[in-house]
Amino acid sequence: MNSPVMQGLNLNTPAYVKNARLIAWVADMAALCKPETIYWCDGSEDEYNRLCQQLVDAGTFIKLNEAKRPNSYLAWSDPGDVARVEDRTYICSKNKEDAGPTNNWVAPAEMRQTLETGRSPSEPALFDGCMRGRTMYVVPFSMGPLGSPIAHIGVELSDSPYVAVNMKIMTRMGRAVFDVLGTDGEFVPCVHTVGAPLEAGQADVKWPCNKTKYIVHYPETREIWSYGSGYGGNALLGKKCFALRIASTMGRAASQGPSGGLGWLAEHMLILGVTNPQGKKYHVAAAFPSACGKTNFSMLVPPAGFEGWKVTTIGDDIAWIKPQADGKLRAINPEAGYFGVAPGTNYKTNPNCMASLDKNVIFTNVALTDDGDVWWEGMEADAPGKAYPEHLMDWQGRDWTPEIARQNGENGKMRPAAHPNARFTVAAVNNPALDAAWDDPAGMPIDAFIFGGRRSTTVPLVTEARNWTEGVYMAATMGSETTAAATGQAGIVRRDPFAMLPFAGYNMADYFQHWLNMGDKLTRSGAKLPRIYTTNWFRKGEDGKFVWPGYGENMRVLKWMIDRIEGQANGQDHVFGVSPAYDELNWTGLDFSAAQFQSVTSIDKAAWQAELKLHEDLFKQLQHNLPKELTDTKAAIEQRLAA
Ligand code: SAT
Ligand code: MN
Repeated sequence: MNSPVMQGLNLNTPAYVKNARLIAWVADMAALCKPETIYWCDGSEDEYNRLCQQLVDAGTFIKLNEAKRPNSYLAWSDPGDVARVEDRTYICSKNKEDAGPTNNWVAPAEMRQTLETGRSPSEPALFDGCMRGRTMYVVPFSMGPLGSPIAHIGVELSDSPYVAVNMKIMTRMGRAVFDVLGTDGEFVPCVHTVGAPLEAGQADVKWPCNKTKYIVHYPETREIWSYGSGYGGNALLGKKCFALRIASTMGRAASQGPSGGLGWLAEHMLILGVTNPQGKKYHVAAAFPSACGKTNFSMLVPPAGFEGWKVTTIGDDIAWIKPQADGKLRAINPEAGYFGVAPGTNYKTNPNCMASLDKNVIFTNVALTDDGDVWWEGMEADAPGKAYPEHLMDWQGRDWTPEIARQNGENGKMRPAAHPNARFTVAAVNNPALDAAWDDPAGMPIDAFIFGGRRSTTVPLVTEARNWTEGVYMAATMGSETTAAATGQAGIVRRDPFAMLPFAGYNMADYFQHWLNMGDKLTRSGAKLPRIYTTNWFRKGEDGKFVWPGYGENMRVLKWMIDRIEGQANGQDHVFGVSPAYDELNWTGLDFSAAQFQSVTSIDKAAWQAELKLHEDLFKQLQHNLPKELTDTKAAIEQRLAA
């Protein structure tokens, strides 16, 4: 490769950067991407403010009213770049079987031709010259507390200043990372481009991106290459790409080879602490698909009837879970901020979140009020008389009035002012419910795992698995209705094993085996494993409305789980686990009848027979390396159903 210095480009490497592999990689990437300049982020406040101002000057950011929302900004994306692109996301392992049938796969050599080396003179590499006319930001970040034995470091090269400022909030980003890296520390190289080079004199657009998109992972060499999108998990590469797809392969690899330890888990889970009135604290890690309420659950405010109970947030999206010498599974949140869904968030559904968003926030694709503040669907619930604003600019910069929205809506609904996958980026320290130990490098001991899908029918409110294998089965076969967090049709039931379908960096069947192995090894070492639950907050009645009130009321279910752990609730055995009897939940402060309870907990035999056919389809798809324990568990459930 031509050295960038030969092309007249200065790497601008700060004197404090001493990692030879990093410097060589930046030089190689600069030679390939041909940016105009290179800027090394130091992570300072000053730098953050400067880059935000630069984004304001470029028209990408709108500075919000300082009196209403201090130090906060709004970005409107390109209308074609609004969510994760699962069909453009690739796991490029050497062997196709290692990516498994649920991931898109292309052989690494072929993908490298497409991205790095080019197929022929007429088909140059996508990354060749992709940053022309732009600055390449070098963004050093730590996933997990800096220097913690559980943390891992990444460096993202990106031509998007929007990415740089979001990474500052979402990760521990900045100069201190280079100190940890030292001269020869390991890091995961992540390269990101919006894929919109600028020719000399060409004016930029507010949200540069490319119709062609590639979100590529090489698990064996632990590299991430992202092309064409500036949005969320496509572009903030520490999140889904590193902390889930690459990290999941790292956790499994640690269980293999001669040293063959237990390995560890990288999961799409929130982590919360729940403290009872006697001061006893439990920790729960809960997996739900994207946009199914992880942020809300992690910031839950206990309702009436739960005086003295406290819920505190450790993380809202991702957990890295490592078994410790004492046999406990301890979890850390590798992130430092929340990239949460704005629509639906209000003082009723998530007051802690609303308080978190008071200041120092980056909003993306929400609406702009006439007084320079933000608005999204759901906020009307907080307004006097539940009134809509009279006028807004919607997420595409168009005039929005309730009248215009009604005229232009689909399916009898108003046209939304905020995109359904509109997001906020905010630091964890803004959260009033933040757990005092959220940053503890040792992590929190997990007492229970929850797996929750979004299902309008079939799946009961809560079920406890009778053992680890049954729990792994329930998580593996989980189904959920799709949401706006990914492009494609929303509302379709698909299997979403462990809420990890779009995020597992390796074969899903091997992933199930890794979970089973960990349970098995821990049990044999005499450790007490966390309980496993599945939940479904989303069952609908005949009127099409949700029956379970959800949000803070989910505390009632959480308390039942703790009662089970303490041996204080009997539950009722059924074909695939244990669910509560009506009088086992604390109903103080909530009017919820036994009939309503029945409608969210009933197990319909025919529906479950049909459901098991879908499990069968999944198992057929994943038959390569599918653990026998899972097919055995399925057979046992079928037998009980037939009895
Ligand atoms: O865009 S993200 O992948 O970060 C959000 C999500 O889908 O959970
Ligand atoms: Mn998520």
